[in-house]
Amino acid sequence: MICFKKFTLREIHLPLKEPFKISSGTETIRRIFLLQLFNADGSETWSECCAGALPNYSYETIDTAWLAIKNWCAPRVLHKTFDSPQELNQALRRDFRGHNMAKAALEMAGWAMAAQLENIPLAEKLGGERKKIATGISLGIQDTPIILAEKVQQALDEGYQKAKMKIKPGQDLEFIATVRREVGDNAPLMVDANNAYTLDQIDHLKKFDDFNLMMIEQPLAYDDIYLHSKLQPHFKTPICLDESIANLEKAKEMVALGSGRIINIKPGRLGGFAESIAIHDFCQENNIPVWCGGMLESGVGRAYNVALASLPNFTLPGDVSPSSRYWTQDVVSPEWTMDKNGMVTVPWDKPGLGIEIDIDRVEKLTVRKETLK
Ligand code: OSB
Ligand code: MG
Repeated sequence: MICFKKFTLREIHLPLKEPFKISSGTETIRRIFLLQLFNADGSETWSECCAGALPNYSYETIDTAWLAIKNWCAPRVLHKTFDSPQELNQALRRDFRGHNMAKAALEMAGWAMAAQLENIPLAEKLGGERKKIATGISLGIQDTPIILAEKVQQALDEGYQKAKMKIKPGQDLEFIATVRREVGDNAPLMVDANNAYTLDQIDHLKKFDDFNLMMIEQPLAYDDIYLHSKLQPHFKTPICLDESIANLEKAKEMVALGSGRIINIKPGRLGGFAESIAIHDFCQENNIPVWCGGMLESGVGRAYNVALASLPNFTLPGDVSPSSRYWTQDVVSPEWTMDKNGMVTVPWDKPGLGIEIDIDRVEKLTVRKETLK
């Protein structure tokens, strides 16, 4: 029985090894929102809310999520008894619009707690199958094309199965062309524009088609489905939607209109696992491959992403890079690692989340803490 009696909310500051620049902003020190959740039977688990410091990816930020969890999510969950995480999900969604990242932090913890109580791995609870997850790297915008090409080559040498390059107008074609020339015709490359373009730049965007990219992620507005349907037919490269897929209905609209051919599933963006699995299943039925995106999570959020990516239709490499790609030291042990073939191992041998939290380290890094009960 899931029945949380107490939550401890914490903000920790974890410096990224190198700044992460996307078309709409730069992250240097990641403000990470961790939750420790105590169940009535005495067991506990952890979760992470993936909201960023600024509202440049979504309107949610760590501060709005803190408020939403405290004022609206926690009262729907604390001391309430749920037979399943799906029930908990329903309680969070009823007459409560938006704030998906806030909701997801509790909803996903509900799945981890259920798995732990059943003494099975989270991946099994979600319906996962894969033992290992093929991993890609997401590289921020770099100062010069040559620097980017070197980083891509290094990542491919380390085993990464996909290199995603952030782009924006003025830092796009020359960067893509240089990387393609330097790393060879068949290297698995893709780009992510984080909504930096508009449909009237179609002639410019069409030039991307010459570089044999696996996909172009979210070229147009963050909440658009329709205009992407005017773009996709002009490309042989598949469009992948990220920001625009806010729920299952948006995935259905994408398929109905032909706005894209791939979906990046981030459980935080979708309010948790129930909606993520629904989109996964819908995409599987409609021959739309999916992959698991990332939000620069610590090892805690990574455990959730890795478990989800073990579902069968996650057929493309995910942004589930190992701890050392982001941090000098993670807050979990063991840290997440990747083998030389670019695979991250799903912890099938452990119940629940399958990781230990380094509580002393978390305590040292904590800048804000609040207990709700
Ligand atoms: O668009 O996928 C994105 C990080 C922050 C905000 C948006 C995005 C990203 C990433 C990071 O690409 C992927 C990762 O966690 O490695
Ligand atoms: Mg993206």
